[in-house]
Amino acid sequence: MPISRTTLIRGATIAGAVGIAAVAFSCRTTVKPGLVTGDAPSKVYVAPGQYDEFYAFMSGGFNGQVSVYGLPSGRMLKLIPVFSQHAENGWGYNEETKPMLQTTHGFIPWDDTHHAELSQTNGVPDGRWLFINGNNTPRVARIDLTRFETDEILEIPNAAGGHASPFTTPDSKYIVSATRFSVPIPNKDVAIDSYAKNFRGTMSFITADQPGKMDIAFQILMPGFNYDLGHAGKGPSQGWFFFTSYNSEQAFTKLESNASKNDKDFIAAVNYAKAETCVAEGKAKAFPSQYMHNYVDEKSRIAKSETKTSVKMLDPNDCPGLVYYLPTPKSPHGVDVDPTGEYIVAGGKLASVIPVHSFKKLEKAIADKAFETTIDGIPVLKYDAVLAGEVQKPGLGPLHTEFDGKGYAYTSMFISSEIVKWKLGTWEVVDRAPTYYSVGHLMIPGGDSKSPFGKYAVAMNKITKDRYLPTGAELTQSAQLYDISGDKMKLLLDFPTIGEPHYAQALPAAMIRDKQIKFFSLKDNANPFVARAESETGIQRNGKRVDVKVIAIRSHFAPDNINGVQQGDTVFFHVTNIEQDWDILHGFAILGAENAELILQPGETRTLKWIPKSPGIYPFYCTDFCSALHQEMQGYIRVAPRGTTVAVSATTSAKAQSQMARLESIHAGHTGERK
Ligand code: K7E
Ligand code: CUA
Repeated sequence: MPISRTTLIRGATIAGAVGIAAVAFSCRTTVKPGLVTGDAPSKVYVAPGQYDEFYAFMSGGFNGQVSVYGLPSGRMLKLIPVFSQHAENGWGYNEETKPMLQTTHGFIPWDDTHHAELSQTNGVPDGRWLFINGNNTPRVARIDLTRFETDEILEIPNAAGGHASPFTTPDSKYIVSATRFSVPIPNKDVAIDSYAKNFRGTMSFITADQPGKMDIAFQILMPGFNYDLGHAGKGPSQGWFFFTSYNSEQAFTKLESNASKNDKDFIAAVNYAKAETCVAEGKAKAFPSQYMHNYVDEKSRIAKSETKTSVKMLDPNDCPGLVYYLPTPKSPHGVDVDPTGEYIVAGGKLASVIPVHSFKKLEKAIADKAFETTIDGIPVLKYDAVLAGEVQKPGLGPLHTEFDGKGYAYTSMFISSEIVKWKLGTWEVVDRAPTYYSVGHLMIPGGDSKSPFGKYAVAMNKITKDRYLPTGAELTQSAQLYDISGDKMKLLLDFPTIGEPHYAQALPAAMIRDKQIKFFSLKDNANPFVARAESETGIQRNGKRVDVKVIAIRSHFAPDNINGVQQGDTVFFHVTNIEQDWDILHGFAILGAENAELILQPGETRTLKWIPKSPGIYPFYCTDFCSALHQEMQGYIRVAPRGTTVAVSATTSAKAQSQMARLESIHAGHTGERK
């Protein structure tokens, strides 16, 4: 490789093992582990103006969001708000999106996301949607990948801790959610120590292939264990879903010891094709349940909430053959199905091996009735009858496994801080690479699908002590990128992440890059308070409610002088960004507004609710630097004392009109963007 100035500088910064760094830091006698050397920089360097090869979608963990990164550069491109309010674009603050965060518990402005899951067709990511779960108040969400926006959120009733979620079937017919915490179902006041008698789990199958129409297809009532993760079968095992469970001890206190006693817990193998038959035969019971479905109306782009009142509940006792338990050591966490659909890999957090079950043997064990016992009508298959093999001495704390499509599996080892590569079928460990430190999930693009895209593995690490400049008592979380194209994994890059990513998924950028919308069509904007031109703006009083319709365009608001508002009115500013040009946004902020601000994508209407508390003159202005005259993009609203009679009126000042003329000439001269 020819040595350019850039590679030299990057090399010096990153590669402590090279001479330059050794001289500069000659007091350091030992080489710090985990420093990259060689040609790693050139493998992740995406030159200015060039695009990354993959989009990676990472859960934000406790921030309740999704963040989007380019790979291999590790550059963060966007944060998509899902279950938490987001000050960057007003999600959950403006009137149009507030309903998305409604639940039967009320308005919830913060949740915890865990698993990003791309929609699939024929078992491979298809680039239509990304699903993600809200873990605390169980919900699932759909993100549209032409707009990078959350379009739909469904609350999951009869559940607590929606952790085993939202894994998809190979055709995205269903996504799932299972209870991490068992609770009384229906929930009611009982003694906590009546756990064994009263607490249950549920598994929810959610219809997912129709945007705006997510719903609970059916729930399955399960023994009161903790259901942790899931993955769908594929190929020969399509029609089945596999969920891990721990706490088969049914502990309700000090789980760290009390739920770690049994040598084996279970993977629940659910025949959802069978469930469909049982539901069709009327074997599911109508189970009164309140839950909310929130979705964005496509035309008005206003979110709506509807409350649903019933689910279909299946009891395994009423549907023989619906669920089987596969004994699995020891408090298993991840469950992952290899690309062929034959192998079901469990990550037993406390296990000394990685157990792999065989789908063929599972079918045979069922046919042979190789049952150990039965729990609440669920047959427990014999471990030896379903086991394909065990990966011996893999390391400590196996959590999650992804696949490269070339016959290898990659398992994250939380305790021994490494990725372990092993061969499917022979179960031999062929490579290991350290992570810095305490890897949780790992991700290979397409790595849980029928045809992984491969090339890279990304480790999502919990601890980063000594990897980054320190930032007070809390340090950044981080991801690490590995080249997996050769026999040996090679660490290429560390990059900081937002929140605490659990799972992530990635797809080739080419699949969705050219499908991105550039603006929302004003013509199709069906918000009832849209103003498509200055002539449609205005102000209207109705009792104490005042609606102001405003347009924003480079570089003014119209109207920009607003009169007739009184102290204590409830004012709704409906601001329409009438730009029809890619990435030309405007903001709207008003002094003293308790409900934050607005950010407006081109063509969209957003509404800010404002209750002025005292008389005076209040300026409002644009918060997104939209043009050379952005600083001129402002206005005033006059607030009179309650009961005074200043007539409502709204004007666009002559100044604004002259700004407009100036803007047009600037644009004509500089960018040629305007027609
Ligand atoms: Cu392992 Cu929520 Cu998938 Cu975290 S979970 S790591
Ligand atoms: Cu519009 Cu700044």
